[in-house]
Amino acid sequence: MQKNKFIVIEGLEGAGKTNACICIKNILNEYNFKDVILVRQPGSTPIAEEIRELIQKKFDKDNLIKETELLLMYAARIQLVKTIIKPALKNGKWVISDRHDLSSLAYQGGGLGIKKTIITKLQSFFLEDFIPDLTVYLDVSPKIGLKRALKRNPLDLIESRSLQFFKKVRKIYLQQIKLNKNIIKINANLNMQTVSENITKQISNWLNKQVI
Ligand code: Z5A
Repeated sequence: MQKNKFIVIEGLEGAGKTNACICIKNILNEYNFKDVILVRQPGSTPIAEEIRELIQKKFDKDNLIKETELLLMYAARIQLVKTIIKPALKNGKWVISDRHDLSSLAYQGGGLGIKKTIITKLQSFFLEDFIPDLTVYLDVSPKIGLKRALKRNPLDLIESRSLQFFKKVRKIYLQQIKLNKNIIKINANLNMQTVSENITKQISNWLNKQVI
């Protein structure tokens, strides 16, 4: 028997996180873990979905201050972790989250330049020792990711930032992989089928290694 886990998917826009979430859910089901919930950040609770809408809005007159953006991300996250994720894990469910706190370090830290010490203070104050069992980072080049995102919808507030912004975001993700052995990197520049096959392979390997 294996203990239920908290798995996070990370990556730039257009990396294919939606596909990865479904792919991982299917693998878990094949391993007979049927009780799996999918959530997204910011979002997945009524309050956090409102915060998501607010963050994605392009304001005419009032600029979203970077500290406000960070705190809104954390507000949405705390709401989700406390009301959905932790209770689900306690009840034996597996949880897959489309983004988590690494996004704040990458986007608001790397992209917007908020000091890492401030973000890690927020993290340890509000999330304490609650960390994902596994993070799957889908590594896509900012150019390819933006091209995919553009094909889908008009760009929102964060998506419409410069290529330079996304290069800085990616740099933080790549740095974190070197520091954290619980992050798996997947090349997301490849076609969807190859990416899905690689995710399946890596997640299966990881599941086979988990012993309680
Ligand atoms: N944000 C933040 O700044 N700080 C935080 O702490 C958190 C979030 C939690 C919303 O997140 C925004 O919030 C996000 C970061 C910020 N803004 N930005 N940028 P989100 O995850 O909901 O938004 P997103 O990253 O923009 O999502 P996305 O574009 O939907 O990304 P995705 O889920 O990785 O992409 P997708 O929907 O799976 O795929 C996009 C398109 O590409 C779609 O048409 C696919 O069919 C296509 N695709 C996907 N994979 C492939 C491959 N391999 N080949 C070809 N085409 C592909």
